[in-house]
Amino acid sequence: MQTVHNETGAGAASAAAAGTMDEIMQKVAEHKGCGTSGGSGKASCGSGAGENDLPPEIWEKVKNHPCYSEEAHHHYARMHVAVAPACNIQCNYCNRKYDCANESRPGVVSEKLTPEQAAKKVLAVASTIPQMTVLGIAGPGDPLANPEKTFKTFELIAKTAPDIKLCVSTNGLALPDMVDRLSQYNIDHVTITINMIDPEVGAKIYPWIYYNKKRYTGVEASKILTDRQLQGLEMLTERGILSKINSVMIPGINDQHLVEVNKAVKSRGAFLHNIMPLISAPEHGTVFGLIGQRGPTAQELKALQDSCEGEMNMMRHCRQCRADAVGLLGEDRSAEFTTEKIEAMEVTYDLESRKAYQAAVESERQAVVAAKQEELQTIAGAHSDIKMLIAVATKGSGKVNEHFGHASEFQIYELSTAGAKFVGHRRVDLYCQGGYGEEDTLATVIRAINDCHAVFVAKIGGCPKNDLKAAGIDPVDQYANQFIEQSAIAYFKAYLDKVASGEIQHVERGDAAIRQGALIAA
Ligand code: CLF
Ligand code: SF4
Repeated sequence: MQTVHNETGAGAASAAAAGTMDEIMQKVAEHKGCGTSGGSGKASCGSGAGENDLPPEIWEKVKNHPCYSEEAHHHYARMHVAVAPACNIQCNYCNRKYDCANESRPGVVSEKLTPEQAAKKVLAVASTIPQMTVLGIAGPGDPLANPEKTFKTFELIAKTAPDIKLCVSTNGLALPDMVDRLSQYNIDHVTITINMIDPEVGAKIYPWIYYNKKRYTGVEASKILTDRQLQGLEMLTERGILSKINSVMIPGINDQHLVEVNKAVKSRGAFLHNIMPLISAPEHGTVFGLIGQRGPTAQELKALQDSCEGEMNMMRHCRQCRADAVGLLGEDRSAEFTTEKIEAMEVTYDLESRKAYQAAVESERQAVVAAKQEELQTIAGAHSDIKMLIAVATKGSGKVNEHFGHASEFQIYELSTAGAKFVGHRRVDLYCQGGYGEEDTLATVIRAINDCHAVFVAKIGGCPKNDLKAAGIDPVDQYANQFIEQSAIAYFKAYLDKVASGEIQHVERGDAAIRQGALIAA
């Protein structure tokens, strides 16, 4: 057995520490219904749960994992290493030329690495980006269809960078055979992509699987896949390994069915459910792209996520990142760490300076939470049915600190008298290209945030300001470099006051588009 260790000191011992499946399920269930009473003042739990919303041993595992904690994703980074090229199933939204679409957007190709190259890359990134706390293996194929490469990589990193959490994402077919190994290697976080629990639905998503040296097709293939996925999930829960379920929302195929999937995975102890939009365009060369299968609109996605939220924790900040992504979710620094550049780097791993940096990040995070709490007091007791969305341009740290023209995505918050709740993000093309604003791009940006009443930015030029106003979106630059949630609550309070005084009238916004042609780097 490898001598491995991670920050939580959990892992192989975690099953024993966590107790029986019933006890684990109870712990996961206990924090449900936290509502606004949670210590972080969250309007819901979900991946937005704060320190006082979760049992301490679970908080310890998620607090600086950017995918398992929405709060953490503003401050901590993850990286992927693309060591797993093979796959054992075929999904209709995947083109094998590109990365596994279960965690990546179609059209993105990662540079494949050996475990040794991957280990050096992790050290290089860890010393350059000290807030990088999680290493994930998410492709470009299925990590558990490449067990030797995947586990060798984890083994090397556990030895050289023991404070980094290890994370893996799989389609689940091989999972039951690998759970004990995952536990042995202290893998604390496992994602399974589960798009169906009904093989008839599955047959429309998966043309074939390869299992026990045999190819299966149609309903038979999907029956095996769903049985193996759910069995693997139960085994993870029994061992106290936190699991996240990714589901791709495919309108007309599994959109209604995902409510059933949500119940099934919750009842088996899944910690988090991440419903992602299908991204599908003919140029991706996928079956769905070529037959014109559409992805959901922003409102359709949000409605499904909202309807599942009563059942369990929902993740809404996933960026469907690439198999060699590096950095905060939503930014991509992978170009700084190509194999060529890493080969030329002198890498030193300094655990103490990483810890010191992360202590500073933690203070910054506490300041964000405290500012929000303070602002929440100002609308405590206010009564209004008004809910509205705003878009925020940010580079991280929980602040409004990005220029409108430099934003490659906007974070979306829902404002109500319960506070400001993160509900998603919209990827856009940069409006400002080489110092000039692009009018065509502005139209696509407006379509992407068309369901929002306002857009918060650090700075914005006169021209886009006027176009946004004409589209009914209020461009707000008065909160530059201030905390997002605090600013959003202050804005909402002022908005309610204006509605109450008759100065403005509240109107509902329309739907927005999720970008489909995602042939970009981040
Ligand atoms: Fe990577 Fe996935 Fe681990 Fe995160 S990603 S293996 S859980 S460290 Fe995160 Fe990226 Fe979404 Fe995945 S944003 S695609 S959910
Ligand atoms: Fe593609 Fe991932 Fe599906 Fe395999 S599991 S076919 S790599 S999307």
